[in-house]
Amino acid sequence: MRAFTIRSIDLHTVLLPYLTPFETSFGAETDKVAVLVELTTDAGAVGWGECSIELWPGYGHETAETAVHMLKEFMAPAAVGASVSDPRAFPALIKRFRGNQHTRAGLEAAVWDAFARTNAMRLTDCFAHYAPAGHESEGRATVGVSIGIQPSLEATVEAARARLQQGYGRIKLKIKRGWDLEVARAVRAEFPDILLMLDANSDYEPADAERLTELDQFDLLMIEQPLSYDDIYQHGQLQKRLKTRICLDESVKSASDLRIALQVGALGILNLKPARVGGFSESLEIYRICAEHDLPLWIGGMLETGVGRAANIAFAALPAVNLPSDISATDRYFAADISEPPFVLGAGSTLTVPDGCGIGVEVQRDRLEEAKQRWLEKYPYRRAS
Ligand code: OSB
Ligand code: MG
Repeated sequence: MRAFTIRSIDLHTVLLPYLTPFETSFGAETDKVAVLVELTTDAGAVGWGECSIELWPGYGHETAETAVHMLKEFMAPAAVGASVSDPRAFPALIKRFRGNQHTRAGLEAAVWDAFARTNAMRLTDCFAHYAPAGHESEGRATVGVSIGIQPSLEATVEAARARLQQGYGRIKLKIKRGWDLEVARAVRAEFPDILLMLDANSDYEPADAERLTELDQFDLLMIEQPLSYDDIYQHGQLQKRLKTRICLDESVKSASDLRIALQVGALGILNLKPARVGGFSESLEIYRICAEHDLPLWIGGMLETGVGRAANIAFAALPAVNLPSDISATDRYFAADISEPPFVLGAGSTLTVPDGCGIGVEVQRDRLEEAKQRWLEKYPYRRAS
């Protein structure tokens, strides 16, 4: 593998309006905000990464402002001038700055993209190169769609129907306390045979266990993150009472968390979000543990722009990612994405990895400038980055 030296790092804070607002147990979001990392190598190759964040620190602690601060003041200065011969060694360079997983993941993603481009490889093949022996990229990822909390049960059923008609083979419904049994019942009654799952985004308490056991009747693929975002132990207690498999999202922030979760029986499935665990190097370690334990695995999403989504698809194309990932086609999110080509849903509810080197999509400079402008106009008190 060819090495490179990091010459410069530029940051772009962008705002892209969603086609429809996305509501979870912690609120509704109307726009995607992302900090995009543009990394230039000594040879002039450019790698892109996305810090997956949201306008409001609901899912994770980070915001666009904290990401820019951490990158500008600390992480970028530690990275510029460094030589990269193995991307898995990059996290050590910024290890002394703790936390800020989504931010470090964005920077590390730019390193991976630059590395793959330097070696004239698709990023997906680059991931496969560092995966266990025999784990070649399948070149495409099986995906589903995540449906936010809707104004009514009828609207939820219609939203599911529309996505199924588009070809999505797995439906995930966001739930919260007071919006759970009825919504599962309504959608299951209309579509008795589909792959259906729920995501609570940590809205429940251990005392809700009784009510959660009632969800067992709906033949769900899994229930995602019912309890607190920082809990592992209570999920283990809850799993003993539920037939439905628990999938952890928020609670697993590292390979170490996953080992603890396996030890206490807190999960039957893992949602791996590369951003949540601090990047693709940690993701590869988590991937290895899942493969070793036969733990079903899929890749989660944060409604990323094309930059973040392309990298997630590259990872989701690895063979031990064996359940549909939360990565949908471009037209599920935006009228016009920041990059080209768009991702289009293919046969069998799949997204295909593009042929090009690295993440395989190209950032469109005019749309980038527009989206940066939109951020400044909508949030005029923000600094330009
Ligand atoms: O919990 O999986 C989640 C989006 C933002 C924050 C948290 C979550 C989500 C999603 C979106 O479910 C999935 C996607 O990117 O399509
Ligand atoms: Mg989730």
